[in-house]
Amino acid sequence: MLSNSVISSSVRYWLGRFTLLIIGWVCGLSSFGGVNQACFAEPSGRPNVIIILADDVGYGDLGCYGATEVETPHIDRLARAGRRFTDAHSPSSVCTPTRYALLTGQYAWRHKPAAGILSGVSPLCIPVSGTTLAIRFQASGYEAAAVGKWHLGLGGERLPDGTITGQTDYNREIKPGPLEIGFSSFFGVPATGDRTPCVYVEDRRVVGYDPNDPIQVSYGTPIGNDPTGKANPELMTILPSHGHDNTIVNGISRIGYMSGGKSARWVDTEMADVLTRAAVQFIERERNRPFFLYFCTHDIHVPRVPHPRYADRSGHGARGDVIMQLDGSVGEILASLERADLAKDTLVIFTSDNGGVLDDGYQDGAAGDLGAKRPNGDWRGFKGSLFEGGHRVPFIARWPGHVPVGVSDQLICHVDLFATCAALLGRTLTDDEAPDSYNALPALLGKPSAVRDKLVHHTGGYPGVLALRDGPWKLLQSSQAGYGGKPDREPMLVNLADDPGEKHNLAAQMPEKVQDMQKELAELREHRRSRP
Ligand code: NG6
Ligand code: CA
Repeated sequence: MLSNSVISSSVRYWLGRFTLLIIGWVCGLSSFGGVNQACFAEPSGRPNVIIILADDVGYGDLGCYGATEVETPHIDRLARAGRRFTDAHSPSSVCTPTRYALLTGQYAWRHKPAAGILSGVSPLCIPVSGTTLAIRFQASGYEAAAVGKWHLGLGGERLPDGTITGQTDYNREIKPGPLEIGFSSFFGVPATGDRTPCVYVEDRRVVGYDPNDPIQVSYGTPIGNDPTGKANPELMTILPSHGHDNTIVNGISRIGYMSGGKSARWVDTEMADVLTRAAVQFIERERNRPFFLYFCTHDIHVPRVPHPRYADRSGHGARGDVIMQLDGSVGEILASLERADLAKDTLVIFTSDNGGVLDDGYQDGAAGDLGAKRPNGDWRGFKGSLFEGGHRVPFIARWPGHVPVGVSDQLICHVDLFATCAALLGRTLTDDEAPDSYNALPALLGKPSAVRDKLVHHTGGYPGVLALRDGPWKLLQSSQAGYGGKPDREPMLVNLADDPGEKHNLAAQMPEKVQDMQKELAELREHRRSRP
């Protein structure tokens, strides 16, 4: 881990800042349609990097992407001062595989332990022997922190052959976890807000742990005497719509059982504040040296239970309220950068781990009166789907003076953040590293050349149900609008340029195109890497 000595940190700080200062300003880099043509520096300045990875926020959920009913002034402000991408994708249409790909630069469908949605007792799905974005940053003298939703497994490691090294035990030091893959600190939620255990973990320990009240967690066999959603619906403040009927914590029944840890249990309505505070504290603590913050909000995942100051504020139910709450968290992060005078030295990326969803397991009204709200804009499908609504996500990058203000239609994916950040740090990737990651830094800096023509989409599971994007063409193995399931008997072929709503299956008309794309997908699957 990094040395904390004042001397080395101030040396690093000035080295970092001076590189930024002595880089000459290069004019006219961008000729991308209609964007700001001011001068932009070449990328070898070493900014702080903050990735804000929101949960389940759809393409159409934000004002800057066309939402009209719920206001998102802070995220819109970020977009106005940065670059807003219209063809950016999460590597998967569910959480764990997206996060795996983002941190490793490898598609999760290549690595079985990371391809599905993990539980609260799943072992770490990222190999501790590999490289991650956090390790890359640390090696370049950055302090790297993960704050918020983890959902990549904790305690024990699941190797590709299925062997598990150790059990997840919340009563002890919990490792391996974020600290074993390059983060020097972690504060957050082990799995999801709707999964047990409902406790925060800081570094390797449960926050507020009481040794006299040990924590047991189980997925499958009931454990302990706490009431459950199934047996005690009268104790609940929100009823499940499907699943989510195991242990009740704070009047909300979850996926998974837990007992004990009473003093450590989180309060759902305070989660956004608690996580945002941890992120802000990290920024304040590290203000004098380069840092990488991987900030994963719980919002707007289920259960959607906003703080009282947001409850009923949006006029569009709990889902609208937690969008406002998310926007408030982004506002806090931006304000802390301004207070620390770091806004111009920080690349801030805001995006979402998969597309939007309405009913995701609780009867919270989201699926009811939709009004003009379109969580995924005009795109078809929802979270879990191979249709665009499952994985085409908001993606905004702001780095004043470097990232030109504007809109980009370049095809990019979270899996590209690895090579992009490596380029930002001036590092060359080895052949084994980040095998599916393309350098999107030129696109961030406003250069017009394409980052990639092809991209593989994934719905979760191993070897997964996939789609291949190739220019405007898209071959989908499944035509489910929601959670992926199995491949259809015949694939679906669409042309997004003519048919952005993915309504017209051209497969029967264009058998050769189908065959070519199937072959290409099979090859991409077979080869260890897709990066050239
Ligand atoms: C699904 C859950 C859903 C959500 C999702 C994970 C059911 C019926 N559905 O299995 O509620 O928890 O997993 O979401 O249990 S994600 O954003 O973390 O991938
Ligand atoms: Ca998600």
